[in-house]
Amino acid sequence: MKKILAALCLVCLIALPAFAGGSSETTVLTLSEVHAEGYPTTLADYRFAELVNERTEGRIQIDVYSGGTLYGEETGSIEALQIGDLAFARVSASPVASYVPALNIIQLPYLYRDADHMWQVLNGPIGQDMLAEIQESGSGLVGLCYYDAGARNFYTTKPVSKVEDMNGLKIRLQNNAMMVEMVQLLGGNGVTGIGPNEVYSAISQGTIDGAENNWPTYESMGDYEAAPYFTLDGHTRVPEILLASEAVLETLDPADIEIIKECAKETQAYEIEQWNLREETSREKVVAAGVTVIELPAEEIARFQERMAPIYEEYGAGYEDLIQEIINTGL
Ligand code: BDP
Repeated sequence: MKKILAALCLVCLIALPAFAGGSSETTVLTLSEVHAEGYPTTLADYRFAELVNERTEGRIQIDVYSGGTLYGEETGSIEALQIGDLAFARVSASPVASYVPALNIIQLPYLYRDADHMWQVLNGPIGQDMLAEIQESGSGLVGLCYYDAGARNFYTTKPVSKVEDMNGLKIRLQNNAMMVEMVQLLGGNGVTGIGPNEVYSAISQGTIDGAENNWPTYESMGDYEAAPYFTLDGHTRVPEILLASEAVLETLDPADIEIIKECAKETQAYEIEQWNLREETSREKVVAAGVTVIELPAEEIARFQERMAPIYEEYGAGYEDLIQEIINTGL
């Protein structure tokens, strides 16, 4: 595959100057995004593409494909990155953990106190080591930066106001075994293999009783119309990750790889800014549309959290000190 790619790039480099008047050489790379135009991560993807194009003086052009048009399921884009069929994908850390298991540690249920706590961890040594681990693990993926995705909450066709209400509910989850176990421990059944753009119809058709996500996805995918009960349990904070394909990066000039890495990091602050705005407007929009927001008292959230002990034991095995360090961060 690398050989084919290198060969293709060579053709590009030789052919383009001839067609473009011989003044410059442009390598065109693709970025896959499941979210729609205007969503905070999509805006950040475009900002990234713009910065890279500017700083490489047009040597690299990144074309963003939003709305899951290239890969509706993030697992598909991750596998395409691994074999060098795709250059970039903005994905959630949740499915990436199926390929780089250590990533589960930074998205354990009920781990962070708030967004500030999470950002201190992600932008500190723990988070940055995890980002490096993506490539070091030999996954064929390169972690470029983290973006915000807020807290995930359950939304269902019937109200969930205590942990027992989760009994028997079929909940759509991202492709991540730890999240499936999380829902099982709460009494429900985790369903995977449904892309985020298909959740609305799966709920409408009764294949599932609900899903879990942040305010902006709940709003933007229209899921609130099918599952109008939103329970604020905040079970996870799963960051987004901008990933690159190691195989594709290897075909580029080392100086351009550095530019790509630097531009990605610079877009983080912009995405967080857009995120904070969108979280608020999405919440307002669904509330105005009649969604029932169920706030859980701290004692009830503690009952959800208590059920997670087996996950901390199983997925946290060997990482006990790291988890403690995460919990202590910012205290
Ligand atoms: C959203 C993430 C997106 C995931 C989606 C999901 O931004 O990357 O694909 O959740 O649940 O919050 O699949």
